[in-house]
Amino acid sequence: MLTLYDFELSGHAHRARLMLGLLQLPYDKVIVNLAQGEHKQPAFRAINPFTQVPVLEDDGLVIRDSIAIITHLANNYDPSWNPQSRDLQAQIQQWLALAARNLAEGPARARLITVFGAKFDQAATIDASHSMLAVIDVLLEGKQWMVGERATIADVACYSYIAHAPEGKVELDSYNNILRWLNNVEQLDGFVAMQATPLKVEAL
Ligand SMILES: N[C@@H](CCC(=O)N[C@@H](CS)C(=O)NCC(=O)O)C(=O)O
Repeated sequence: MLTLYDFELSGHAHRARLMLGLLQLPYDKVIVNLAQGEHKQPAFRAINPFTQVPVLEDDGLVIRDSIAIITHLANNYDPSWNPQSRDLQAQIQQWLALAARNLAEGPARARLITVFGAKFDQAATIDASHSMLAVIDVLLEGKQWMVGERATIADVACYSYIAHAPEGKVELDSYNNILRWLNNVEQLDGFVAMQATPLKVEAL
């Protein structure tokens, strides 16, 4: 039995929802309303002392962190999403690291500023996002997927915050390879979209 502790507006949580959808795995959902501070309450602290979503429970195993969750799901339910050959695995790890650090400090942060009113330097965050996206666009030249010849957890890890970068005023119009790649992900069986968030919500 799988249970996801989720919040609809979270791109990190969307990574987990997307992986569950692509693997077509049934799961229970527990909404943790970040805007209302539910993640700071003792009940959720007991599940994740870092007070963040997403968290996945899989038959008694509690996994926090979106990258750990999608890796666990792939490894245990369809390992073809996380190929282990030397070359492919090295490339996948590079994209997972980028998702955990550069995407978090770039497009995810830019969206935190506009959508949640977070206090970061907006111009510097948008600039950093474009520097990174320009490199990603070159790396995706002539490629359908980030790694190898099929979709992997690298694509799942990177999708949510790149697709929703415009919500943080990081426009994607000039990145043709990225736009093509986003469309490829959106055509996959079991794809689930993240709700667009044009409205500003309370700071977390
Ligand atoms: N490294 C974590 C980061 C998760 C994260 O930043 N979650 C945000 C929502 S997008 C959160 O729960 N924020 C509430 C808080 O930090 O207080 C992951 O990949 O799951």
